[in-house]
Amino acid sequence: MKPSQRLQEIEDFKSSYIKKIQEVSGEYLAESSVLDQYQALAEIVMDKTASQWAKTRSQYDEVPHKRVYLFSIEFLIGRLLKSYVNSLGMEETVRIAMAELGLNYQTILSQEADPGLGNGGLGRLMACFLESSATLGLPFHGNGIHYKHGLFEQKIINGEQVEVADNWLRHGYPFEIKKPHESVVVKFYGHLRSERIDGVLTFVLEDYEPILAVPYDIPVKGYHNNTVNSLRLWSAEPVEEFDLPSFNEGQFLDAVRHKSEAEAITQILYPNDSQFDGKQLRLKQEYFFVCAGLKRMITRFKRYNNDCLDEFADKICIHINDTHPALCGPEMMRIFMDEEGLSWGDAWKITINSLTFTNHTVLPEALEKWPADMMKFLLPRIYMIIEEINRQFQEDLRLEPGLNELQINALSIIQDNQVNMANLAIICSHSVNGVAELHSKILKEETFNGYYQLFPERFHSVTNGVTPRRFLINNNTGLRDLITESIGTDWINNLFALEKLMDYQNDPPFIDQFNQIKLDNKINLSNYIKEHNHITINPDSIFDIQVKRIHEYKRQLLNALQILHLYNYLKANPHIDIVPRTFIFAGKAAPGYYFAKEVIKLINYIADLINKDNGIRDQIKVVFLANFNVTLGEIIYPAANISEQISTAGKEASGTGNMKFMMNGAITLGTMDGANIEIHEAVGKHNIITFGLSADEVTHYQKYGGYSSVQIHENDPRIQKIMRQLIDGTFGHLDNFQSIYDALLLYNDTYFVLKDFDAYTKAQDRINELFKDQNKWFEMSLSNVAYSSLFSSDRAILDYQKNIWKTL
Ligand code: NBG
Repeated sequence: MKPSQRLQEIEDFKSSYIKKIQEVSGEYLAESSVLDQYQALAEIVMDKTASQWAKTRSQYDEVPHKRVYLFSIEFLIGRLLKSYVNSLGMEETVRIAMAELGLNYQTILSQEADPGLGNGGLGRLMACFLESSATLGLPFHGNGIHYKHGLFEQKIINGEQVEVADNWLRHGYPFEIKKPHESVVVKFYGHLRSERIDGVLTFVLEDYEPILAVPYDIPVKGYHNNTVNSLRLWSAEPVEEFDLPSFNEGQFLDAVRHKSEAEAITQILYPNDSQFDGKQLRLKQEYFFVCAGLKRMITRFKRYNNDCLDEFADKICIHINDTHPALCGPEMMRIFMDEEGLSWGDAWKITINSLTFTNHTVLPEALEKWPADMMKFLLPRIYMIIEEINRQFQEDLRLEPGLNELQINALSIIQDNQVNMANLAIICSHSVNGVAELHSKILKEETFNGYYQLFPERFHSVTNGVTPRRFLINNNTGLRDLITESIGTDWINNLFALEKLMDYQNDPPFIDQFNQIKLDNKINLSNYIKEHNHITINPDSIFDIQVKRIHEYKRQLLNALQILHLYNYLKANPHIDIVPRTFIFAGKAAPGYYFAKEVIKLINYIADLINKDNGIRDQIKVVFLANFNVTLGEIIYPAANISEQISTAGKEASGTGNMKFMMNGAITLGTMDGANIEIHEAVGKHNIITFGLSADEVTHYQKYGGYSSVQIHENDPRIQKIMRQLIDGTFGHLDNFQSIYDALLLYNDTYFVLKDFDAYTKAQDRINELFKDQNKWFEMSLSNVAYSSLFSSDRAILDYQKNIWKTL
């Protein structure tokens, strides 16, 4: 763009912005609040996006590409305003215009709520997939739930997690459009009546409880292109606002009761944290958005396909993200048979040919199982269809040679009076995949081995990815600009071009700039820590960071115990110098997960002990940042030197934080688990630090025994000391960590924390040595950026297209 054009654009923007502020607030710019300024910018951006949105829709209708509909109970989209501005190519214009108007762009951006419509990696992955698909120009839409309250806001009070309701809709949400005319009635409970219509046995649900599903659409804008896809979130409302007769009779409470019961369905996101939470309301949520999303999609499909469903599976792919939307299978069968009049056989063919399923965890406690009686009561027709799918499946199995009844039962959808949702999803889908190579291997060899034996061709693997727009381009602008100045702009559309960065590994000016950018990002995070935690951090220290949900398998405990040991070591050797280290943690524990909350408390108590002790000369600091969410992650990832990915091998399906850190030049300190293995392959063994048991070793111990944490404890005085400190009053007389002590020693350390302790401390020592050689460290860091292309969600989406959805 010519400079004169740019100037004109800035002037035009300023005048339309000033006008918009008056429209939204009735105030002149000078009198407007920051919230008004945010809302005005959001509206400008929405206006521009909306015209592209309509155009994208009509283009999709003209060219009949296969569409993918992604069903997920979580979408962790993060703040959107900056993404829209940048995707529209308005970044520079807005930044300059704001400065010229005397406004603080960062403060305006910070007015936006971060919608917490997910727990962690699963939800964020879906947001990355949406963004990548729009950037690749693919017809790909999300279907989820419009939770009124997202994941709780975490406060840390006296070292402990306190949960506060998240109210992201407090000031309204400017990026959604309510579409009441596309509402759907979802039916719960009731009785089934069967009748013969034209000789066909038909089921009709009577006396049901109707709930209105109302869609809210959020535009998903592609980066620097004209594609705008949709994320559709369904909200529950009563079918009739008020029960007027009750109200007239003066029974006000009765009249509003129905309203609040209906709205309860989408009131909150379950903070389930890989622990399966079997509440009836959650099952209602699952059916609610599946039913509404499918109904709308099928109605639309018929409208554009002469009311004919024959080509449905050629033109539509429905993706089941983890087991929560697994009712897609039986619900499609219900719609096709009961509403569209298809036979069982025809309905089944379309269903299985349209459905694909991704599993995201192997933890048994996270695999959903619903009491059959509950499902039968809540969803009588759906349950009946599940029984029939199961009956036919078992009948087919009996024709297979070599399968006995025991094996057939192990593959049943209904077991011990429970509906196994993973089994349901696998049986109804033509493709099943894991999210990293190791995870997919475990699915085939262990978790779903019985199905793999039957349908090997259904099983695939697609390694997760994250969007470089959010996690590098928009968010680490220093690094982005340095990359572009060095290798040109190709990498923005083709991340593989990043490998050209390796040409700069001996280029002194590049090295200086690269290091300076990391330092600036660390100073930025230090300022945040100073403001929020009142702790002063040395930006030259190693920033060693573990941010993710707090869970035993992710082993924040291993990290915490190692820090306690390091502290003991420094106390015992007061003249020893180490490279200063700042250990940073963030993450939420599910409210009912006592152990995880104890770990948060322990980290904060350790932090207190260490940060206050002048005797260790500020060589280590420990920080727990409250309320980890996408926005906080955006400050953290660019500032990291070390990315802690230390799960018990075999337990972390993939991890995606590891990719966000890597893209920003952090070095992974990890076990050979999840996508760490592929990161290891991509960067080479010299640019990652791995340690600990392998997944095979863990499985071996679990199957055949042979691990004794007590024995390890007996032989390691360092471990004896830290274990004693957990219970001897080190953290105050009233506060001890007996439950952690017991888990590790009495219950033999399920997650192998003590087993991996020695290897972990040695890995930490290596980091100490490596960091002293700043040239070496730079090379490692640069390699991580340069080889991060594999972990872009663009690559992941292309893999899905090619191997799973067959849309290429
Ligand atoms: C999570 C896994 C992570 C993985 C994400 C995205 C669930 C159920 N699973 O390892 O724990 O990176 O899914 O695939 O939240």
